[in-house]
Amino acid sequence: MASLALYNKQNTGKKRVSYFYHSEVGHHYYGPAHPMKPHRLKLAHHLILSYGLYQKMEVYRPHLASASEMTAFHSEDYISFLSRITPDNLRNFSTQMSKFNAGEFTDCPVFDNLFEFTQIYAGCSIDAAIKLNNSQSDIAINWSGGLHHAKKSEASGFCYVNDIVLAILELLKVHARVLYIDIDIHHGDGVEEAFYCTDRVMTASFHKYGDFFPGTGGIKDTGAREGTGFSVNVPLQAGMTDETYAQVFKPVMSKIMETFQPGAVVLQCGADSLTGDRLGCFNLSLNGHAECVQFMKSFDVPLLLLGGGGYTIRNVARCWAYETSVALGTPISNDIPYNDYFEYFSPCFKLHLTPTGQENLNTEESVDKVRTDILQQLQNLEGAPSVQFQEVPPAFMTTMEKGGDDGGKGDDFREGREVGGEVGSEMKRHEQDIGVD
Ligand code: V1D
Ligand code: CA
Repeated sequence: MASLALYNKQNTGKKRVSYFYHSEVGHHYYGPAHPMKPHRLKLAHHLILSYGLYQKMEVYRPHLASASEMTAFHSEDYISFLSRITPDNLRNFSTQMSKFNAGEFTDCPVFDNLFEFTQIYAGCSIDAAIKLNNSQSDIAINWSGGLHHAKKSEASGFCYVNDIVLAILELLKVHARVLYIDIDIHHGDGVEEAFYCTDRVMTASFHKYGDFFPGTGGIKDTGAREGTGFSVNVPLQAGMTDETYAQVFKPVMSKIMETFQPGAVVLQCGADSLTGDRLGCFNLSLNGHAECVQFMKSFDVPLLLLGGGGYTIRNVARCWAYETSVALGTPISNDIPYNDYFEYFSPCFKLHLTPTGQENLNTEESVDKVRTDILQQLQNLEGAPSVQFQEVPPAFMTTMEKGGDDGGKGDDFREGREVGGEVGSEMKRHEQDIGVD
């Protein structure tokens, strides 16, 4: 007999959603002239609460990621530096500051409680991945995560610890293949680089390309060694509309889902691709942005939703509140409910955004060329000798439960055996590919 839960899930589109939020995250401050404002996370959270969406999902406070959890990807000396540097002692760290790309004259300032900030957002993403691994949720959300530029031994583009890589490494303990999608207007370079040489993670970034940070993400950058063909880059131009975005996103993602068949999907939902963003130059409405969430949700594969960039903070809050409602399948009003930050949504107090008359530099021809080239790249994967799109044996139920444990390497057990068996040896090869020590 088909279970009632399965019946309900398939027929209503309702998903079990877990939401990870730490009340301290929004109190961290990059500085007055810096465009990254963690306060936006507080705005988003209060908007989500005011819509009553907390009643429909499980809300969790995360554990703080430990230094040893972070070194699953990052180098020991970089994490040691992050854990010790403060605005008061940075004069003693000048060599390391330039080595690790942090400090006053970089995109990555040293601010009060910087390490705690990284512990919060990384802890949220790791906990969210564990929730999905344990099949306790269909969708897990961490709007404080998605810091896609951080490298193994370097801060970059407002990002210090790469919570996305840490979450994907967690998902790889259970899933043979993980798909990463990045709709932030910037190229997801840190995640791409981490998995550039493996076929167990496919990365797909949609971004503004040409005279734009970080400068990487050309269409011809498709991966290396075992990972050849498994990095997908979709270079786009200013003025991107909802319609044009969907014309690239949907066929590319459909083809990826068909060929790669991931066990889990991570979607970085950077909100700097929205119309009117302070640093961005796309012209997407909330509907166009959230259509990516809706579309990925429709594949019924465990889904991790993360934040990322977003610099017009009232719109970031609108976007992630709306995307939370899309994840839940719960429609919400266009009238913003009264909440602690109501005045931010003045003068209209509406949820949805109206795109501007900005020229769309993505022509039919340019978009057609990008789509065709990428579909060809994906077509070439089929039947390639290195590609083994096999099902994972279904026995890998994790039995970890959150408790006093830190969720780190030593806590991870699968039914009947510890990680490090058959799949563990596959993992070893993978760890070499991604430069994990
Ligand atoms: F405008 C600024 C004011 C103060 C400090 C930094 C900036 C700023 C704006 N744009 N910095 C940038 C970008 N950096 C450069 C530098 C020039 N080169 C030497 C580097 O153009 C960085 C943009 C980072 C975008 C981050 C992100 O939105 O992708 C993100 N995703 O998740 C978290 C952040
Ligand atoms: Ca992107």
